[in-house]
Amino acid sequence: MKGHRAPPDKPRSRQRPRKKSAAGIPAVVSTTKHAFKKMGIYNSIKTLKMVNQKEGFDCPGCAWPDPDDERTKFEFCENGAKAVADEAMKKKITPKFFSKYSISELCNKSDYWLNNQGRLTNPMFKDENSDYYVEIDWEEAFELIGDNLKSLELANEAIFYTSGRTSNEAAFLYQLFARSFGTNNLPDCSNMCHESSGTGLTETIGIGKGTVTLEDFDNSSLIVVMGQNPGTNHPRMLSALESNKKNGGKIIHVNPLPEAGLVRFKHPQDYMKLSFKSTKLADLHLPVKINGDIALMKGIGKYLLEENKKGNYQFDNEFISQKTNNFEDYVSNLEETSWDKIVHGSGISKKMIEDAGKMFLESKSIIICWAMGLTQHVNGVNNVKETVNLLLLGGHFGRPGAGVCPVRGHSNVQGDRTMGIWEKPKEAFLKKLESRFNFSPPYEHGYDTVSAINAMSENKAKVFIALGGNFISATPDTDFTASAIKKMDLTVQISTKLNRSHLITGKKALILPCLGRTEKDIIQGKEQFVTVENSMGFVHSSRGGLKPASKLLKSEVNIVANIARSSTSIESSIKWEYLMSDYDNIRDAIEDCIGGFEDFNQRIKTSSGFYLPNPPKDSKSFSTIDGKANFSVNEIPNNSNVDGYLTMMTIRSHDQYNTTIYGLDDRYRGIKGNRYVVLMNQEDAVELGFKAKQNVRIISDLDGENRSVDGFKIMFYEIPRGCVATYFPEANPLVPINHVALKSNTPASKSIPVRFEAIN
Ligand SMILES: Nc1nc2c(c(=O)[nH]1)N[C@H]1C(S)=C(S)[C@@H](COP(=O)(O)OP(=O)(O)OC[C@H]3O[C@@H](n4cnc5c(=O)[nH]c(N)nc54)[C@H](O)[C@@H]3O)O[C@H]1N2
Ligand SMILES: Nc1nc2c(c(=O)[nH]1)N[C@H]1C(S)=C(S)[C@@H](COP(=O)(O)OP(=O)(O)OC[C@H]3O[C@@H](n4cnc5c(=O)[nH]c(N)nc54)[C@H](O)[C@@H]3O)O[C@H]1N2
Ligand SMILES: [Mo]
Repeated sequence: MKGHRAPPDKPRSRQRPRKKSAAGIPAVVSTTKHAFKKMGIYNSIKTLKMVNQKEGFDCPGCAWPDPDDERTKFEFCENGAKAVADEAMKKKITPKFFSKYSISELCNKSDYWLNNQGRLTNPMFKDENSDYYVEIDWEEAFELIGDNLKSLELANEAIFYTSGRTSNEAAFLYQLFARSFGTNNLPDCSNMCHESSGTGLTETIGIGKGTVTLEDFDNSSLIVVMGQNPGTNHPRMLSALESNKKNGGKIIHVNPLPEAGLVRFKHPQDYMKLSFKSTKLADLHLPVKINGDIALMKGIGKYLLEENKKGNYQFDNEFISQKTNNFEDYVSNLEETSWDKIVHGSGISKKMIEDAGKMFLESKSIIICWAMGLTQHVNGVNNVKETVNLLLLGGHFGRPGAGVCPVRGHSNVQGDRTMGIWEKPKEAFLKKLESRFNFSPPYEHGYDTVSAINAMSENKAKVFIALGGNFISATPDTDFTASAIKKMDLTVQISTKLNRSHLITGKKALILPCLGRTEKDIIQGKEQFVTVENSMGFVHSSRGGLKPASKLLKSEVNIVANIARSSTSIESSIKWEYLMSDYDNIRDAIEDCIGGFEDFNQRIKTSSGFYLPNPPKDSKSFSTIDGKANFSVNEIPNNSNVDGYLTMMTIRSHDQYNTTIYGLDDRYRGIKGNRYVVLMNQEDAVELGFKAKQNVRIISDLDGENRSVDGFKIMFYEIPRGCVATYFPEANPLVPINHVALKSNTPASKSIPVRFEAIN
């Protein structure tokens, strides 16, 4: 058994018809079931009442914003409640657990089992050659980290990973520490997530973030949801889509799969009011082939161009001539691109593309939303740039109801980047750190996630510290990555819950248990709060109310500051003790170093929060080199299959949060009891000689390396020919380490060429 790969739970796969609507009573039932089971009735009510309230904590589920004005008593969704219950669960993992199970034994447990054992309570240490974790005290743990870091020959032999639940305050301290230590090796989950969005948007509109607010969803005439499954991953977004529909807006859903949330939506709160109506959300579903989006968007552009020539449609000529570059190149490329190529590349008929084009033509204000279906492709950056092209044509920036909306994943992933968690920091930011804290930060760029794995594999790194996350399971090419991690001298995981990254470690390993969002954080008798930034650039506070899972837990801020204190010289110009003694002190430092945080402490305490500056949204201006937004020419990628291969996307089920598995069902898609499944078009299966529930080995060897996973079952599904879907992280061993997006280096985990062998 390879311990770095999750072994399956006892599968009992069943398939039901897929669901046509999302939320509704089943969502209420599921919420209650998860919450009561894990937190008990009292804590469930107490905790869920505080989610996303102005005086409460930010839901750790996703980065979807809360309403600016009136909030209802229940501002959470089924999957937010699952995330909360999972953190606030009563079960605990004490040192006894670690003396009962060796690390090798734990390796044989499924991800679902590991997560279900409870909250981590004590700092734990695994020595070289030992198969057990033993208790260690905090001070000893900090010293061990300090000794290892101080003994490195080069600062670049240390790698500091961050996952996106980390607060602004902890993130700011963490990057400050990494840089004062001497490295920009700050890979984060964003490298595997919206990095292509940041890169594509910065190149075209001069800011790597979205340009809309929640209010814009009410005012938009057309919302396009591309490569995203909000019913599962951003359920509260469905309410915004519903409210758009009620105001007469239209919705287009671009996705190889007919995702339930976009078909119909029953608002769970309406159920509480005994209204049984459901709202039809998407007016048009375009079932693109995997990676057919550029072809499709070019088709819409070409249609608009043809209608413009016929006099049926006006581009926003004033905006285009005053505010943009490269319009002519874009247009002449559209003229040269044949409809054949567009239809073949997208897998969508010309008639359907024209239907979508018509909806664009009739819409005064358009928002395009997307998530991983656009970013995790070799041409992920170009996918994003192509969305900008379509919006520039109609001048859809800086006015109500219009703009780009990359829908972020982790609840503070956007804030972490704002705080400087980035391997490629801007020089101006480093200069600010330099003058504020009086040290010389490194200017050379550091490793992102993929290059960090390659560096570990090439023996260029020795110490790996993770502020949250589950590196081994989230990253691609699991076998390769596991052997890279095992070469480290020391790996440190700052975590709330047990996961596979605690089992696949360097020679020595530490688990440092920390407080979660839901818990009270008291330092020197004063209750602290943290801040986060949502997907729409709004910064607000988050304050937990529950008693911590263990007296020994420390906050992320406290752990980071203590590691910093133990790893840098005593005369360091940065006063770590002072910074961690009151988070106001950290916020003062943030204010001094990062634009948009003027009067941070005062504003965060006297209001519900504030928006960060966003030039395209605020003033239709673009912080590019010449102040203009850029049209771009993006070639249609070749997404046809090599003979014998199909294209695989790795996606999330309804019962998981990234690598945290809550259950084995995917309710909306009708899959039950098994995550080791391949969703395949029946005609492809028949052609390959497979029947339903056939056991298969999946092989990813097109680059000459032989990667495979066994024990998967074929399920017939409504998915375009040539495409298949599996769940992340089970299929990650198949994602080649260097199969990445150009420029953003994001693993292209939505388009992996794979072949299948029957296993009996
Ligand atoms: N409950 C829950 N919430 C979550 C998460 C979770 O795991 N569970 N994860 C969080 C995180 S970190 C993130 S980044 C987000 C992820 O949110 P999503 O991006 O919605 O998550 P995925 O399951 O990866 O879904 C990708 C969607 O893109 C579609 N797709 C795949 N390839 C293509 C393509 O080539 N073109 C198009 N048009 N569509 C394609 C898939 O069919 C699927 O519907 O959710 C966040 N919220
Ligand atoms: N094949 C494939 N791979 C993918 C993706 C995909 O779609 N397909 N998606 C990618 C994406 S979008 C992302 S964002 C990454 C996710 O990568 P990561 O962010 O690394 O993974 P998570 O599963 O979100 O991390 C879960 C762990 O975080 C810890 N944790 C939870 N809350 C807290 C907290 O408050 N503080 C601390 N310190 N720790 C906490 C818990 O121990 C938990 O086990 O995976 C990527 N990998
Ligand atoms: Mo993500």
